[in-house]
Amino acid sequence: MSGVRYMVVSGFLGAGKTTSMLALSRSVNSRHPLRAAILANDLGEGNILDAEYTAMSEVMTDCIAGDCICYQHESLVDRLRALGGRGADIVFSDIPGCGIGALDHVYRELAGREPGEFRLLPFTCIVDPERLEMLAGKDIGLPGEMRFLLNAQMAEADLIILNKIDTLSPAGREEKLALIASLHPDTPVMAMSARSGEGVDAAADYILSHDSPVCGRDIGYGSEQFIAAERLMSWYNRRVFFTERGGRNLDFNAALGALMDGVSAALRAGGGNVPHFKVFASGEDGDYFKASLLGVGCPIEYDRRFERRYTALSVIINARASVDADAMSAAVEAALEAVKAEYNLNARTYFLESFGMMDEGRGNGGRASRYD
Ligand SMILES: Nc1nc2c(ncn2[C@@H]2O[C@H](COP(=O)(O)OP(=O)(O)O)[C@@H](O)[C@H]2O)c(=O)[nH]1
Ligand SMILES: [Mg+2]
Repeated sequence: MSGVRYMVVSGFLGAGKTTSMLALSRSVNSRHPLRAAILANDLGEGNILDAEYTAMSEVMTDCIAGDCICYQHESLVDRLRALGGRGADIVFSDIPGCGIGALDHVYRELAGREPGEFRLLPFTCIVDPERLEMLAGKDIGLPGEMRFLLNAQMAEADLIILNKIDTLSPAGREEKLALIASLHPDTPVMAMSARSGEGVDAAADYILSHDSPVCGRDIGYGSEQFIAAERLMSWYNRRVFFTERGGRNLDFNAALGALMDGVSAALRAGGGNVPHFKVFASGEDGDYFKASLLGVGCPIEYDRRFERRYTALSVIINARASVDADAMSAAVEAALEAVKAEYNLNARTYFLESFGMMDEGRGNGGRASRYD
C-alpha cells in the first residue's frame, strides 16, 4: 500500500495546467508535512516542453509521454509507485490539453484495479477566463467544435478552478464564476491565479481535504461532437539546435520571439490557429527562455527571457494546433527559414514529430495499406 494521493488536472490548451500543478505543489510543500510531485503527461514521443520545464523546478517530477495516461494504465501505476518510493505523498498529473475521459479511464480504472492503493483527490478542471468566453457565445477565433471539449472538461470535473484571476477585475471574476455556475450548478468552483499565487493555498487545502466520489459521468466521450473536435487538432514537437554562423553571441530573445511571430503570421494568413504554441530553451546556470502563444491574434506571453546571449542553443518547440499537421509544419518551416536568414543562424533539427489527433498510422497502431 503506497498510500499516495493522486489528482488529475484537466483543462483546455493553455489554461494553465502545468503552471497550476507547480503552484499547487509549492503550496503543499511549503505549508504541509507532505511532499507533492508532478507527473507530466502529453502526446508525442519526446521533447515535451512541459516535462523539461517542470523537471527544472525544485518539485519532484516524472513524465509519461507517447500517449494519454488514459491508455497507459500499467505505466501510470508504475510511475505512481515509483514516485511514492521517492517520497511523494501526493502526485498531480495533467492530461493532454483537449483531453476528456480520464475520469473513466484513469480514476475508475485505478479504483477498480488497484482498490485502496491510491487515494483519489478531486478530478480538477482548470479554466482559462478568456477561453470560457467561447461558452458565452463569443467568437475567440477557435473553431466552434472546440466548445464541446471545453464544456465536457468542466462537466467531467469534481472541482472547477477558474485560473488567471489576476487578469480579471472583481466584476469580471463574478461574471465568469456566474457563467460557470450556470453551466455546472452542482460542481464546486474555486478561483485562483497560478501566476500570482492568489487563491492557490485555499485551492490546495480544498483538494487535500476532499476525495473524488469517482462517479461515472456521461460527457459525450466518443460522440460525433467529440470526434469533430478531435479531428481538428494536430500536435507538433520539434527540437532544433541553433548556431550563430559567425560564432558571435546572439540575443536569442529576439530570434525566438521572431520565430513565434512568424508562425503566428503564417497560420493567420492561412486561416489556421494554434491554441497553444510554446517555445522553451535553457541556457547556462538556470538562465532560460519560455514563452507561450495562446492563439494567432494574441500577444506572445513571456514567462521568462534570457538574461545572457549565446552562440548556440537547443530549443524545444511544441504546438497544439487547430489546423492540420501539414499546415502547422509549413508555418513553422517558413518562420524558421526567415529567422535563420535574419539572425544568421544555422538550424539542425534533432527531433521532429507532427501528427493529427485522428491520423491513421499514428504510433505503433499504424498499418500498411495497398491499392490494386
Ligand atoms: N496571467 C496568468 N497567466 C497564467 C496563469 N497560469 C498560467 N498562465 C500562463 O498561461 C500560459 C499557459 O500556461 P500553461 O501552464 O503552460 O498551460 P497548460 O497548457 O494548461 O499547461 C503560460 O504563458 C502561463 O504563464 C495565471 O494564473 N495568470
Ligand atoms: Mg501544460
